[in-house]
Amino acid sequence: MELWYAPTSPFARKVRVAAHELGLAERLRLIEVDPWSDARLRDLNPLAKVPTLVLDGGEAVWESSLIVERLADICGDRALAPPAGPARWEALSLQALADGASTAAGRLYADERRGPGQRSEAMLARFRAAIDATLRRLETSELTERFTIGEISVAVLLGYLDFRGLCGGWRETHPGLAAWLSRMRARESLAATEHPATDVAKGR
Ligand SMILES: N[C@@H](CCC(=O)N[C@@H](CS)C(=O)NCC(=O)O)C(=O)O
Repeated sequence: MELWYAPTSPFARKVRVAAHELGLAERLRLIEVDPWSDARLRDLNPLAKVPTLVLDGGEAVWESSLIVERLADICGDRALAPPAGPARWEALSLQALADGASTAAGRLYADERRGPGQRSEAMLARFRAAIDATLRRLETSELTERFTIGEISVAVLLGYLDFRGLCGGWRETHPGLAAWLSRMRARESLAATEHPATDVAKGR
C-alpha cells in the first residue's frame, strides 16, 4: 500500500500513528508529496489532499478518518475504531473535535502569514476561538490511557500546535492535558511520526 503524505500534515500524521498502532507501518510505502503543486495527487484523489491511501489493488482512499477505518478493517482490529456502541461514538466524537481544531490551526498558521490586506482578522479570531475552546473542553474531558482514534487525534492536534508554535502557553493553562500528552508521548507510534523542523518559507 502507498500513503501519499506531507510531513507537516497533522492528518497524515494521524494515519501514520494509527498504522503504527495497528502494526501496519511496515506495509505502507510513504510517498512524500506537496498537495498544493503535485498534479499526480489529483489524479488519485480529486480533492488533491494528503493523506491519500492507495490500496494494493489501486483503489485510492481519501479523508484521514476513512483511511484509518480501512486500515483497521484490513487487520481486523476493533480497538482503534470501536465497531459499535458508546465507545465508538466517544472515539469518533473526540476525533471529529480534534480534527476540527487541527483544521482551524492549519488555517490560522497559513493565514497569519498572509499580508494584513490579504487576511481577515475576524477569521483569525474565529480560528483561535475554536482552538482555545477545544483545549478547554479537552482539559475537562476524561481522556484515558486507551489510544483509540479519538486519543490519537488529540495527541496529533497537540503535536501540531507545538510544531507550528501556536497557543504557546497551552501547557500552563491546561495542565491535565499537558500531563496526559507527556504520558502518551512514550508511545513508539508518536515518537516515530514526529513532524520535522518547520519549513517556514513554504508556510504549509
Ligand atoms: N479532512 C481531511 C483534511 C486533509 C487536509 O486538509 N490536508 C491538507 C494538508 S494538512 C491538504 O492536503 N491541503 C491541500 C488542499 O487543501 O488543497 C482529512 O482528514 O484527511
